[in-house]
Amino acid sequence: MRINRVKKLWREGKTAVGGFLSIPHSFSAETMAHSGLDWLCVDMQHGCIDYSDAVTMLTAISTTAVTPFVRVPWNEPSMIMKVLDAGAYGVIVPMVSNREDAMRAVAACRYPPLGIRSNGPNRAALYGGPDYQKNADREMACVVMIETAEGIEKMDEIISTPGVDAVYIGPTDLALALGLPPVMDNDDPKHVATVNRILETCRKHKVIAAMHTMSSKYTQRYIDQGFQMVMLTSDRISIANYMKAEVGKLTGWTPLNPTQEPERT
Ligand code: 3PY
Ligand code: MG
Repeated sequence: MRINRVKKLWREGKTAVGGFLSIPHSFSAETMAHSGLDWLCVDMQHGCIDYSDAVTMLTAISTTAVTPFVRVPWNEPSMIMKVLDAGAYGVIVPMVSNREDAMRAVAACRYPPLGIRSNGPNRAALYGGPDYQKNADREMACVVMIETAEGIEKMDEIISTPGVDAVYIGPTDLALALGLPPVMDNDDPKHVATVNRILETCRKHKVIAAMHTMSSKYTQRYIDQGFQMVMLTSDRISIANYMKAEVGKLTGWTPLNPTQEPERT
């Protein structure tokens, strides 16, 4: 079976840097997969992406050595199992708030007797190999997100749940849970202290700590701090930031205000 390269990097004590995909197309996914990142996550929670889009995007990513992840819309076993069957090698599960939530996510990622995953790795076996079922429990990454007030309170029981490979911080939901504005790369002392506490708890339980950013500056900060899974930026933000920066460099021309009222005859 094809190994999960990201899990191998983690075992070696290394960091895996990745990106998020919000645009529902195989070509944008393939383009992002050629940028040097270790992993890409098809974001079915907040991206404009449904299941059929996700399958074509996973297929595009698997033309490269990039490890495919999917963030599911919710902690719902049937969707977790469907994205694994489509060839995701890791699942990111949002809004995990307690041990019961974490156990539910883990169980959906593992075949019996470890979990409740149903057999039927249709595309996954093409991508992973004919011995997929024999090794899938070892290679699939179960990543749960801490980003709710209850999740912050119960971080220890979530992070120590057997079978959780990594704990992923959603910075903007975390900010909301702390009563702060939903800012991504966040320097608020309350936010920083909570992020540090999650990192320390991950260290205590030898679980991978994962962080979401939208810039290399913050990605570098979290790599240096010891996060072993860091999200650099997304397809949508890459396009928006690059185009705005390029447009802003031009002189002798006035950029269009895209939200201006249309002229009428
Ligand atoms: C958050 O910021 O809450 C996230 O989940 C990142 O996508
Ligand atoms: Mg979130």
